[in-house]
Amino acid sequence: MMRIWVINPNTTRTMTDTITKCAVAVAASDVTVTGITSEIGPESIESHYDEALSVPGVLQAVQRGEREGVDGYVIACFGDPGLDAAREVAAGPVIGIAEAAMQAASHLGTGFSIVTTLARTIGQSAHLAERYGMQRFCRGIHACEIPVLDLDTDPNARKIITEACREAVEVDGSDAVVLGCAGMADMCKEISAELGVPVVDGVTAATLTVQSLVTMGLRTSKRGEYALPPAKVYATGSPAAG
Ligand code: 5HY
Repeated sequence: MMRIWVINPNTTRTMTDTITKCAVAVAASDVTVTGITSEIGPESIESHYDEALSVPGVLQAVQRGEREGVDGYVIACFGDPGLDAAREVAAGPVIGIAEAAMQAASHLGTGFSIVTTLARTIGQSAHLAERYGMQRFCRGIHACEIPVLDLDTDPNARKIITEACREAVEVDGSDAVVLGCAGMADMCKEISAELGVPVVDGVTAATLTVQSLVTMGLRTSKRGEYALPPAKVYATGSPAAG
C-alpha cells in the first residue's frame, strides 16, 4: 500500500483536516493519504518570517515519515516552504502545492491567474512562478485580502474569493485560475462552476503528482544537490518571534 503524507506546515489542525479531506478524495484506493500538522512554528503562514519558522516543522515531519517508511510527501502551503531541504532528507518525491498547481494549470490554457490570501505574499508567488519556469503562463497574481485563518470562519470568504478569481480572469485575460492557499482547497469545484474556467487547487494536484511519481517507481535523486546533508552537530531551538 502506497503511503503519502500531506504536511500542513502551519500548526492549525482544522486546516489540516480540510487539506486532508481534499487529498484523500482524489487518491487511488490503494493509496493511504495521511494529513500531518506541523508541531512547531506559526499557526498560519503569511510572511517570509512565518515561512522561515515553518520549515523546521516540515523537516521534522519528513524525517519522521522517513523512519516510518512513507513513500512521498506533499508540502501543503502555497509558499512551498522547505521544499529543497525536504528533498534532501526524503527518499521519495516531495511536491509543493504551488509547483503542482502551476504545472497543472499550464496544461489547461495559455495563461493562468493566481489568487492568494494577503497581498504581502504576492512576491513569494511571483518568485515561485519564476523558479518553476512558469512566468510565460502566469498572467497575474492577485490577493483576496482574507487572512489564512479567516478562510474557514469568514462567512463571506467563498464569495470574496470567487469574485477575486472572476476579476483576475477578466483583468489578466487568463483562461485558468490557481488557488494560492491550501486553505482554499475545498473551493475549486464551486468557483470553477461559477466562472466556467478551470480552477486548480494545489493540494489535489500535488497529491496526484506524488502518487504518479511513486507509481512510476521514481524517487528524489540523491546524486547531486538533493543528496543527504553532510553529517554534523545542530544546536537545538529556533529564534522566537518579536
Ligand atoms: C498556505 N499560508 O497555503 C499559505 C497561504 C499563503 O498558512 N497556508 C498558510 O497565503 O501563503
